[in-house]
Amino acid sequence: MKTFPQTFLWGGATAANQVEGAYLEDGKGLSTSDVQPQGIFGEVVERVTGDSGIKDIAIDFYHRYPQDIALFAEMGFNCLRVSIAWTRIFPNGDDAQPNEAGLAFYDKLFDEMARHNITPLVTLSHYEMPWALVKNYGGWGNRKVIDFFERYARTVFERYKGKVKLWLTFNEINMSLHAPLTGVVLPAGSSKGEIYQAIHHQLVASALAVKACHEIVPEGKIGNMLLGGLMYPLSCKPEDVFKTLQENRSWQFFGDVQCRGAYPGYMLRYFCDNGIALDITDADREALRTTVDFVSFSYYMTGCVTADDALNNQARGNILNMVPNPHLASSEWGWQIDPLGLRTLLNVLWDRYQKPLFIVENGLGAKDKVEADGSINDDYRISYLNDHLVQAREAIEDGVELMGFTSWGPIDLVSASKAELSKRYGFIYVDRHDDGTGTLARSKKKSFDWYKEVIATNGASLKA
Ligand code: BGP
Repeated sequence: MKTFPQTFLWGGATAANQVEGAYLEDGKGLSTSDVQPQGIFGEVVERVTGDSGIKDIAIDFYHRYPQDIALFAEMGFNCLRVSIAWTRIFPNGDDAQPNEAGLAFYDKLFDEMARHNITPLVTLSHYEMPWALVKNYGGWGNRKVIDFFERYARTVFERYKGKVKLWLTFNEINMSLHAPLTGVVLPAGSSKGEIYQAIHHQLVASALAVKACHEIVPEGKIGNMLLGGLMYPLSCKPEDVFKTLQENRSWQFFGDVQCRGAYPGYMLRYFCDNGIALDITDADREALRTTVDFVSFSYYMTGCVTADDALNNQARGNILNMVPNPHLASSEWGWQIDPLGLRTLLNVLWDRYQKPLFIVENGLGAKDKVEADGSINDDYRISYLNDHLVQAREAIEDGVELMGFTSWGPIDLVSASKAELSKRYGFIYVDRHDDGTGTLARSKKKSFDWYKEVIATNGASLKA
């Protein structure tokens, strides 16, 4: 019977702005997420107190976390990925002192996890930063933001060093190329050079956070977080294959810098060919030499690449603008489902970095139907997760060192791309809808007991 390693971390993953709500409570400042009520691809809308966008309450995790954590514990989680909202700690980003009420909230949250023997895995920045840093400093385009981020990171490492040993720097750091407002927070229409300069600042900030973590939490481990955007060539034409190599490098480059400590040659050539002259100081180069302890990533889909412009312009079905794969089915949101791709990706990342890997997001966003008796039969979710976990286990047998698996959205939450509640990922249903109606009551879906058994048997119950 095939099982996972005894030390394997099993759990789920969330992000502050997608679950907490309480968006102005206890001194919290406005974040970039708060001014994007329609999600990460939506317009910026300056908010005022009392606005009723869906993320203002989200699923009210800020007040209901003890109940939710008890349900996670009932499923057997030994790990939960959460993020700290930077704006709870430094509401404007440049405040002289941290906000004690914000710090106290995460103390309570981590204590509650500890009571249930759940190890926290904490993202420093999950698709949000203080909006004031954008308005007053220009977001990650400004070098000064590196210092503000480092101070925030040092503050939370000091405060929680006894409670949190596993950290991640920036969520899906490579998404800055596709949604600059979410990652590096630059105005629409920014040039490639401006975007890469801001990305450079974020990479330096990430490395400085790794260094700070090593100093302050010596027994801790800190990883990066990549959107695992594995691409296949649409055909075996050498032009397609080469273009695919370049497309994969466009996201792998972030990992290359974070794992190897310097810009790879292919990126230096790209900058040169595109007339991009980055401002990289000696101190930056020195900072980048500090590399991450492990590599974490999200995995939802794969896509194809073609050098044929006519094919390239055809309809595309997902956020990364890739060409659909004719051999794969898609989710209701057009995300192509590819369990074997996860095994490929795990092997690619292991071969490339030889650092422990952690799948910190994977799951199926789907519309769920509540039956008359209240049950929710989400067999599609069970089958999606089963098939991906089977491939993760195969990758371990291939020799990949895999630390754990936290499924995305173990409880229904607000989606990142369009701020929808109807796109559900959870094992736990939340009675709240896109129009803001609902009681916020929690109930178990069929997948709840399924995941519980997977964890209890350490993967032996999976169906290959
Ligand atoms: C990742 C993000 C998450 C999450 C997930 C699913 O890109 O890190 O925050 O939301 O994707 O995306 P969505 O919520 O749009 O379905």
